[in-house]
Amino acid sequence: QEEKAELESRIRKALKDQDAVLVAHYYVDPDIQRIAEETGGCVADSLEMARFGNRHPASTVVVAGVKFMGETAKILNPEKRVLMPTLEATCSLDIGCPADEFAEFCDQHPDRTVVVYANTSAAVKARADWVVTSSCAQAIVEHLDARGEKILWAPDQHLGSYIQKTTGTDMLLWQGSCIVHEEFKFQGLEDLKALYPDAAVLVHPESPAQVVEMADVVGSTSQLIQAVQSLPNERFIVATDNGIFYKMQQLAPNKTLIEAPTAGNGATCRSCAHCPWMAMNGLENLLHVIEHGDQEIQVDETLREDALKPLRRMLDFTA
Ligand code: CIZ
Ligand code: SF4
Repeated sequence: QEEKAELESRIRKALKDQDAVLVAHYYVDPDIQRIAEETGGCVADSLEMARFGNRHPASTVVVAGVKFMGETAKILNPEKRVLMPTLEATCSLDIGCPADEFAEFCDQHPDRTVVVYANTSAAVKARADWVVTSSCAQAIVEHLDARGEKILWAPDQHLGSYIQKTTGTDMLLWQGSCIVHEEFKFQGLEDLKALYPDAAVLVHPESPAQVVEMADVVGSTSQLIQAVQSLPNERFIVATDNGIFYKMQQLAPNKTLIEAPTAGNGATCRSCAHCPWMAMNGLENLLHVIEHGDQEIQVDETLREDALKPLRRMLDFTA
């Protein structure tokens, strides 16, 4: 405990010394989320993380999350130094959508508007017309549909088919998935709901369709956090990374939060509902990178300019 307090005070000092601001995702270690809040940084989803890093005057942005979030910060802020606790923290959606294969896929469908989820590499974004996150995907697809555009969507198939269903848009889907959300199980959720019939079921749309269909609220991380605050229910069953419980409980201390089951028997499994790459962000590597400045995000300048256009479109659309 003392060791943790020592690490935390060194992190706070190092942030000041380096003119750095800490931006953390809802899925990372609660200790890191708390330090980000207490030092004037932010805790947010990937859309808000991008906005915040862009707005903040600090010359160094430290991104606690996964690599695409660091890359997004660098694409938007080439003049700033962008550090991450570890550059090894990636995402199954990013891994499952290699830029060369994706470019081929796009070349085969030149008549479609290319919309990619933020959870992709800079090279994949550079090939896209639009970048979206789960909090603005639906509105952007509706906007494109109203203009009569057909869409090529990548990489998350579950979010893609959810939006396809709700908007009725013509969408061709890349078959990627999130290894955390695809573990949520319909049968287990049904059993848990029978145990707690009064609970509201909150589901992130990266989950399988059957699980999404059981939801009272389907939404991005920030939308699910809002639901816990605004719905009258006392109990919530939550199907997204359990790192989010820190923020939910902070904003709604009197509500009871239950993890959605990741196994068919209704048992929960902490390690299943937590992203292994988000979990690579710890106090020690966070301190190390602020003090030493290694693990710096670099994005090739041509790639950066190409990736900036679809990202800017998203930020302008949601402004
Ligand atoms: O699952 C993720 O990586 C999410 C939800 C990212 C985001 O948009 O905040
Ligand atoms: Fe990627 Fe899923 Fe981890 Fe989010 S939770 S970073 S989508 S693997």
